[in-house]
Amino acid sequence: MQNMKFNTKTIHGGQMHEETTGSVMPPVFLTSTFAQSSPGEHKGYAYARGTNPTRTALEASFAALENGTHAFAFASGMAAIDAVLRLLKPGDEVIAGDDLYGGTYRMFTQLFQKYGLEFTYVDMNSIENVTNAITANTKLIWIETPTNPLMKIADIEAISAKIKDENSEILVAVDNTFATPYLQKPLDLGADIVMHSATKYLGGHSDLVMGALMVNNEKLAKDIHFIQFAAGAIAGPMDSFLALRGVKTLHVRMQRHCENGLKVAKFLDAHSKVDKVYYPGLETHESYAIAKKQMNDFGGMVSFKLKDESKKETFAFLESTKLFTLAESLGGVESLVNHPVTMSHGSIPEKERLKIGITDSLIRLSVGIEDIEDLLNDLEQALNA
Ligand code: P1T
Repeated sequence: MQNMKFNTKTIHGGQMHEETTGSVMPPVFLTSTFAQSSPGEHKGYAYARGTNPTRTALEASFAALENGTHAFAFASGMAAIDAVLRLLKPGDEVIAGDDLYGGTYRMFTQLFQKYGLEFTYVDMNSIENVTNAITANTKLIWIETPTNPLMKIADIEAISAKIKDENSEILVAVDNTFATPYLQKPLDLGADIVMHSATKYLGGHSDLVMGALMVNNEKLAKDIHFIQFAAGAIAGPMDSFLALRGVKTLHVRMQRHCENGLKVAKFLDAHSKVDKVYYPGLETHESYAIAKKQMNDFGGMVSFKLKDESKKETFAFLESTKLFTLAESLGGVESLVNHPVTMSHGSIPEKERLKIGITDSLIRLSVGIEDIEDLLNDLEQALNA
């Protein structure tokens, strides 16, 4: 069926009933290899690193969600980012946002810099900061929006248009993990590559680790498929099944994540013990206007700082929440609380993180889809701990 709406696509996008039995969900093909009738003659599947039918079903769903023509599922979000960087060669330059998931920053600085890639970090709140950083060697713009953990917003459409105007050779890639295609579709906004940590909202149930890339360009799809096959960091069939099951409720989960996220942000914003709240749905957010234009809603991620910035107060809060589990990760149905400095962003040197405001007192919430009253009660009691 052509032109499905998004809520239909999460369930039916790219999906067909299995041919032999009519099975509504794709079987989990727990096989590493496929029989050939003559050398090179098979039913489209030869060896499961290249393709596996359960992964194929998931990748078709992923492509549909982001309005891409192709999608690729990887063993983790980091493996997906790694695959994008493998499109480049030594001497190439990447312009990236100055606030990124700590693991992304670690991969850029501690792995790929060693192989001759150069990275420049700019505040992507301003398009000029991006264009001013372009050199003859720039090959990739790496955008995270909203950013992890400071919830900064970049205007994907404006940046992509400007880049393509000036140099169509430069790729624009967007880490869409925080927003998900429910809130924004970077390919529609002019980006070349969308990346996800599918571990988070796409999977949605904190039961798998997975990454994804989506594109709408044949050449890029061919190059990424080659990297996925040749380097081998593929998503396994069981995880593919779980992710496909998760994706089918993405729209209903996201609707509630957004409702709860806004209520939590407003609650914290009005609280006497809270200093600053980072949430793009608050009108006081520096990029509220861009967020409102670019996103259908504002998501379930909320960061904040307490007025009392002492480690003692911050840790007292982090140790006292009962429903918000203190844990790495985000995007599952259950609420989580995270301390970026010691957890998700522990690999960023103190000097670098302080420059952009990731202080010891920063707390990040992944607001789940529980009853909002219970969540607010939990935050209230932890703020008074
Ligand atoms: O964990 P993995 O599936 O490999 O994805 C890495 C990744 C990439 N991009 C963003 C925006 C992310 O948030 C992550 C993973 N983040 C966490 C584990 C975290 O707690 O922030």
